[in-house]
Amino acid sequence: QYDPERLNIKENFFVRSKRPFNAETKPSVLVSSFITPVEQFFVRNHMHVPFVNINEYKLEIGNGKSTHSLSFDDLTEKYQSHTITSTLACSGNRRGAMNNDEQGTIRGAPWYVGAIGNARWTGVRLRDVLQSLGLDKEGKYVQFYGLDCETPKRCYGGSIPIEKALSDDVLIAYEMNNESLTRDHGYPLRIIVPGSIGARSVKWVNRIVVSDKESDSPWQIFDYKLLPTSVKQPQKSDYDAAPAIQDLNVNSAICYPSSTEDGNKVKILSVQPNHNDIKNKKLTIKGYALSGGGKQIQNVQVSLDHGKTWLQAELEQLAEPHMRAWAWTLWTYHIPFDDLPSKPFDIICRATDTNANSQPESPVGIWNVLGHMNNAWHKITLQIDE
Ligand code: MTE
Ligand code: MO
Repeated sequence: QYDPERLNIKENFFVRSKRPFNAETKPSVLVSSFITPVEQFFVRNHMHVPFVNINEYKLEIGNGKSTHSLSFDDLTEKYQSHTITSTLACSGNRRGAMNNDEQGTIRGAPWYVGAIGNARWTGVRLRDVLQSLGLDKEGKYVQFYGLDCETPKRCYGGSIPIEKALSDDVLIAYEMNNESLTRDHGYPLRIIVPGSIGARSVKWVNRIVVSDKESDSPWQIFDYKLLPTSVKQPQKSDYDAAPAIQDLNVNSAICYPSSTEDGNKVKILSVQPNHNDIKNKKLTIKGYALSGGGKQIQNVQVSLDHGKTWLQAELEQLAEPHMRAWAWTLWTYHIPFDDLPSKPFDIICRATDTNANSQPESPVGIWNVLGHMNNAWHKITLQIDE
C-alpha cells in the first residue's frame, strides 16, 4: 500500500503526522477563499490510503440479510446527482488549545484551527439509493465502512441515525469542487454527512449497512465520543455511557493575521499591516465561523478588551434553506489604527448561531480527555510592528 504523491505540503499545511498522513490547513490559507481548493483541504487519515481499481470496485449495500452490489457506474448513472456546499470539520479541530497541565494531557493530534475546510460536494443522495433498494423502511442506523483496514475485519467505519441518513443532503459523493475525489479525500466514493463531525463522512466507502445497531467500529464506539470532564483514564464503561458525537457545535476562529508557525506555539504574533490597511488606517482581521446540524451563523463578534465589549464583524455566507446551512461563514473586522494599543494586545472572537448557541469563554469547563469539540472563544495576541 502506498500513499499518493502530495504537492505544496509545506506551503499549505501544518503536518501533524506523515504516515498516516494528517495535515491541517494554515489559517491564512483557510480564509483566502470561501471554497477551499482541494490541494489546500485538510487531510485526516487513520491508516494508509487504499488504492482502488475502479473496474473492480463495488459498493455493497444491505441490511445484514440481503446485499446489493453496485459498480461505480451503476451508482453515478442510475441516480440523480445532487450538489451541496458543506464544511467538513474534524471534532478534534482546536484540540491543541485544550491541552493544559492542570487538567491533563489530551489524546490525539493537537490540531490548531485548521482541521476544517469548505467544499462543493457532488454525489447521489443516500436516501435515493436506500429507497430504490427498499432499505428505507427499517433500521435505526446506517453504517458506513471504508477500504482502509487495520485487519481484514477492522476497517474504518461509522454510523449515523436513520433519520439523518434519509434527509435531503446526505451524499454518497464522487466529486469535490467539481472534480473526481482525490485519493486522500476518498476516491472513488465517500459519504458526506453535512452538519456532523468529519468522522462520520466515511472515505473510500465500500459497504453500507442499514441496521438496528450503530457501527461496531472502534471509531464509532470509542474514539469519537465526548467523555465527561471527570474522566481522565477512560474505561469501557465510560465509553458505553457516552453517545457517539453526531452534530458539530457552534465555533469560530481568527485566521488572519496569523503566523506561518504552528499556531499552538505562537505566544505573541508580530504583524506588519499590509498596504491596503496602511492606506485605510485599519487593521483587517479575518476568520471563519460555523455551527452544526444545519444551523446558520447569526453573528460573529470581536473583543479587544477580554470580552467586556464586543464589535460586530461583517459576514460572508450563503443564503441557505432553514436548518440546511451546511457551509461555513467567513467574517472580517477592521480595527482602526487609532484603537490599536502599542503593546501586545488580545483579539478574541466568538460566534452565535440562529438558535442562540454561543461559545464558552474558556476550554477549561469543556475539557475532555479525547479533546473533542473545543469551541472556546478563540484568542490571538498581537504586536503591531511599526
Ligand atoms: N474515512 C475513512 N475511511 N478513514 C478515515 O481515516 N477519517 C475521518 C473521515 N472519514 C477517515 C474517514 C475523519 S476523523 C475526518 S475529520 C474526515 O474523514 C476528514 O476528511 P478529509 O481527510 O477529506 O478532510
Ligand atoms: Mo476527524
